Amino acid sequence: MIIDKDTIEQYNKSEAEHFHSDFGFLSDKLTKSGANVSGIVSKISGFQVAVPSWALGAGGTRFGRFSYGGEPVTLEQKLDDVGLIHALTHSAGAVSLHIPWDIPGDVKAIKEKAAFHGLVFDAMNSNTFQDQPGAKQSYKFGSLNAANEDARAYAVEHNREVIRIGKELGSKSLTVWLADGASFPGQLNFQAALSNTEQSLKEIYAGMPEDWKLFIEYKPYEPNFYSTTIQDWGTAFMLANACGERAYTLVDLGHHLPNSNIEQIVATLMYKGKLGGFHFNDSKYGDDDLTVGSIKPYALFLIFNELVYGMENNPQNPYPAWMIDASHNIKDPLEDLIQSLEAILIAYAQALLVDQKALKDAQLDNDVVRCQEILQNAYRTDVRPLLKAARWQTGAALDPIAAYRNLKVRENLISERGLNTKATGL
Ligand SMILES: [Mn+2]
Repeated sequence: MIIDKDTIEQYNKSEAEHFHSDFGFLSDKLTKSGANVSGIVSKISGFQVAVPSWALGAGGTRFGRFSYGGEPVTLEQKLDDVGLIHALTHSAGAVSLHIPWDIPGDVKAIKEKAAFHGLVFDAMNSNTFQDQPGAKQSYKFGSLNAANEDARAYAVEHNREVIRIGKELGSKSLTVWLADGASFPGQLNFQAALSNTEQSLKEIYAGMPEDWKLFIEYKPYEPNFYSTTIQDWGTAFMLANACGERAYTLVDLGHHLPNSNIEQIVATLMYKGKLGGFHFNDSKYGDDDLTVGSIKPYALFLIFNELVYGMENNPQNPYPAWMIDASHNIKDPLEDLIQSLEAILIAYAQALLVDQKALKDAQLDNDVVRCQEILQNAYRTDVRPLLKAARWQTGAALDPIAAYRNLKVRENLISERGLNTKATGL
């Protein structure tokens, strides 16, 4: 199924009147308070978030997985699904591939398909957390950190292969997330594991093209439950520094212990110019991989407040690579991703509304009450008309979820692909 511009334009007509009146009201109000409304709208429309190739089918837990009808089976179909989301939102203009789940068979055809949908290839993701059929080494006891030298070399070579595939597609970065760690005390020598990881990452980094970036992701636990070799931002930061200038830390919102101050981690990394990648999701207890903004929208806003500050004040930090890293267990994956995009853009728009000058003055005056008022004034603004204005300008659907349902996208995908399809890799 392909959604063309005319279909969306036609659909938008039914919502146009409401939109214009809501936007007019908000725009007047914000302009009176000194906000640059057109500047904010154009920033919102420019904000693009990558969708990972593994997010388009039903996810699952270790207890079970419930399939969704019409799931994409091939990489081509996955690109078509991202294309549908992008057509409806104009906010998902990139795809992040996972190797080996999505090795392109015909690179030229895949590139053409992506270009047709207006998609670019964002960071490539390697996989050394599971053994593939016919694997010559096992990652059961680690990959880049493994005590076994042959397993380490095998994992390094896999990452080089991912880089080779990414180069052909036009990607410019590699994300490394490791499951490496120990489930029991005594299983690993912490220092040897860290040293092996550092050495392996340096070898991967040395094999990257000059214009590539390496993103190092951290996670405090799971699938190993006693220790994780790259457990926190400090370890990832240290390893990125050891590799070199083009190695960065990647923050995944779910990869923190409960109540971690993620906004402060973001600020620290941007101050040092080392926040390279960012994975969005939400959680209540651990790495729950829930829809962005579904549990802690205020925390998301505070994080975006630091991201916006960093993007405006830290030229030493590159523009981060944004990606949604969630799992869709009970919702239609495409609807879930659209909800996540909405939450991301709401938090971004709210953060753009923070009166930075007034906040700085209030901080200088040690006026703590005023500081909170300024932040919450932005947070409590219903910015959805600004998102709609961005979509109106770019030709996306004013209400993407409603359009998705109205156009019966899932029903169409089921009739095209069948009810019993299963996305690869999950
Ligand atoms: Mn992640």
